[in-house]
Amino acid sequence: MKETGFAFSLTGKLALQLKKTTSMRIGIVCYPTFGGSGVLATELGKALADKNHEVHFITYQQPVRLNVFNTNIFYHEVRVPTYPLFDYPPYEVALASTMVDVIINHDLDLLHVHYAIPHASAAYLAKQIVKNKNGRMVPVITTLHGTDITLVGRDKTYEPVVTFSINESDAITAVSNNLKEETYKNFSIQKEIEVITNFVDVGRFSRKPFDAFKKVIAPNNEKILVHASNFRKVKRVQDVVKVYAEVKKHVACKLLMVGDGPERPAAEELARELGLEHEIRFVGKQEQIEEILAVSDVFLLPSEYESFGLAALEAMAARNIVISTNSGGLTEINHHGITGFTANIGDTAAMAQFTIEILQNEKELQTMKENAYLQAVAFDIHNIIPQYEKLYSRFCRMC
Ligand code: GMT
Repeated sequence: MKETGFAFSLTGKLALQLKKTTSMRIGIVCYPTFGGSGVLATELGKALADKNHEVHFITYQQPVRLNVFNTNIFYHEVRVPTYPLFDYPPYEVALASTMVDVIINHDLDLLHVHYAIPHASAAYLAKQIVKNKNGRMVPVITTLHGTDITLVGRDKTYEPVVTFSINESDAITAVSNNLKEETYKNFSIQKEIEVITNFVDVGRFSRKPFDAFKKVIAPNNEKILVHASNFRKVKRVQDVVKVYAEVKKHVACKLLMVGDGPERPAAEELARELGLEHEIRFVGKQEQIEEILAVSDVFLLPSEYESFGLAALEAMAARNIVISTNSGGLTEINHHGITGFTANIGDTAAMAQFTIEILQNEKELQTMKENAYLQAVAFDIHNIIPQYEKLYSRFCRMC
């Protein structure tokens, strides 16, 4: 355990010198957007700061979920200067240089990078530079999240760098067993990949519903179906609309589409073609997703692939049942017939049928909602953070 002094000023007048105890100084590198890896990394950093670790986020923008003030949290923006010669500004170089600066000036104990591309290779570069400068080997932990392995990373353009930088990491974690298997299958990895699953703050997601909000969405007490994602192809958002169109024929219900991305126009067009444009609300990106989930009944996730499906786990914590595909790591959280239902990719008829049957049986629906909640509890943040701390302590200089 180390002691550090920490100073901050309030309204420029009051300067306080605080003495606090921190366990480790951890650098977290992630994408700051609404994607699952950035959400997970940010929630991890916030939880570590609550446990008195000093956390340094290194990203090109303030992470969307970094919406709290905590004196243990620091944010370092990666600036990428442009120059007329650059058609592609060298982000990875700017990121590695920022990592070097933060490692040295804040004496970080370790770097934890989320999503391999380009974070793992930038961390490798930063580690070599710090070693040259002051002889220290800063441990690098890489957490694999999904598309960095299954989609983007496998592309021949990136594969050699991804393989190299994963192998050079001091520890590698994957967010599900499925992702671990996919990584070994698709890359030549010589090291052990440890599984530390994603987690959810059940306390935050199991709040009471806001009745007035529910009335606006479903004035006649209709059931509420919801989908939340980055609307990329892999999410198959048009399948969400197709499932809803079928369910609506049998059960009074509404659909909320949360998030934004390249496939949103196609999903909106399909909704118009099916005459459902007044039934389906595309609400865009939402920071307070827990308020939406609190009034919803069913979470739809018909993805072609999910390494884990963090959005579904958050929905389960809010007592939503999940109708998903059976691809990737989804079956590790959504247990067919217990927490919801799973079907083959593209089988919207089966997904709709499962949804209709459960929505027509209120007693079964309530049981399944409770099962979904209990499943989320198994993945509660308080159960998973100690696993990361244990991993870090293997590399911590002072522990
Ligand atoms: O789903 C996305 O496209 C976002 C992506 C990311 O990296 O931000 O999500 C991946 O990581 C999440 C957090 O670990 C997982 O819950 C998602 O299942 C995974 N997405 C895919 O595998 C497609």
